[in-house]
Amino acid sequence: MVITLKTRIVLVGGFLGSGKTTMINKLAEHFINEKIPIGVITNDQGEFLVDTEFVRVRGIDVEEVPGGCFCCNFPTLLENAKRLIESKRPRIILAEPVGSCTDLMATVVAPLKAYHGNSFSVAPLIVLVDAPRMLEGSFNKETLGGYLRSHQVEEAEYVLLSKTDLIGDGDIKQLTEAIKEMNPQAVVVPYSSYTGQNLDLVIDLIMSDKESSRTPVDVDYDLYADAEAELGWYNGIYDFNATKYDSYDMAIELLRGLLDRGYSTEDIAHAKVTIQSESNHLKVSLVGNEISVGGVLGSRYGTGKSKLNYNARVVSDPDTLRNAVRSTVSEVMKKRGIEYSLRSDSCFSPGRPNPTYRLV
Ligand SMILES: Nc1nc2c(ncn2[C@@H]2O[C@H](COP(=O)(O)OP(=O)(O)O)[C@@H](O)[C@H]2O)c(=O)[nH]1
Ligand SMILES: [Mg+2]
Repeated sequence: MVITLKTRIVLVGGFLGSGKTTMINKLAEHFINEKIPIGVITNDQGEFLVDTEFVRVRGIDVEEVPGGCFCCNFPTLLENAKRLIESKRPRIILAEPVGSCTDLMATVVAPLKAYHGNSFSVAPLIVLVDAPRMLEGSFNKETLGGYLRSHQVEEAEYVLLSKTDLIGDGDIKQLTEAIKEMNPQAVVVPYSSYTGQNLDLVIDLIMSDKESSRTPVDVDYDLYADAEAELGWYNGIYDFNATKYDSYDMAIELLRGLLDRGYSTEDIAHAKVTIQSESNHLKVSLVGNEISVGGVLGSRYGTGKSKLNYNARVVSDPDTLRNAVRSTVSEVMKKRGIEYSLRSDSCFSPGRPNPTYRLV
């Protein structure tokens, strides 16, 4: 008798910058240490993803679904999952949908269960909430961004109140209550990838045989589309060569350039850069007014042939955002006397979501 084990698939949702990739990386480290084979699938509206690179340089098996969200590219999600399964036989696949995506229950979880339930055990939907951003009022449903973030929370089965290391105990309590009010069915858990708070609980959930079981929550596709369309979406790759430079300073100046060019901290959903040189690899992010180092391999100093990958998701029209990034890169490189070339870039606003399936 042949026993085929189902692959556990775990969707980690949540708005741009809420900490999904950081958590996936922590989970991956844990499972690799435990010799449990895992794979990761990243997803973005554009190409050349900082996140894919960040995961790949850590030796984790990763596939990406570029050029649109999982829901609108369901067949590609499935192909990538199958490719991972055939080549690496992972027991677990951690999948990170685009941060501006919602309605995942109806468009990804339900079709996975309905059409591929023999191959996959679909874990309850996890959604991360950026605690400092929530404190600042970014979940206010009167705004388009707030509408989208709130729907992500409303459809979740597990809500992780993320980055609790940045807020006080009173705030954690208040935000937990607020989330429970938004979604009384969800399990709400304070979480931090930095301190490891409740990482074990997430691991236990993944290792359990609990399956996703909620019914989808209604969403107004007009408001959802408008919320996505508010964002400019920039992805670009630059090449340069320099004898020795401080890649921390460079990354921070590259991100601050957006603030210097008039974007407010509310406008900037998530801007991130990776700089890869012959001697190091570094990821730095700007979310709201916080700049944080996502990870560094090697020293803080870059040397030799280097590549800069710049992703920015900002409330902006695309042309203005493209010019802002390009002029920032130019300024930062000029200041250091570094010659560089733009390999390729693109900037656009996501189109109206048009899911392959929507099962309710
Ligand atoms: N303070 C703090 N920062 C975090 C935590 N998790 C992630 N971050 C930072 O938040 C930024 C966005 O994280 P990322 O995982 O890229 O978010 P994603 O867009 O949801 O994938 C990065 O700079 C991370 O280092 C956390 O638990 N605490
Ligand atoms: Mg990410």
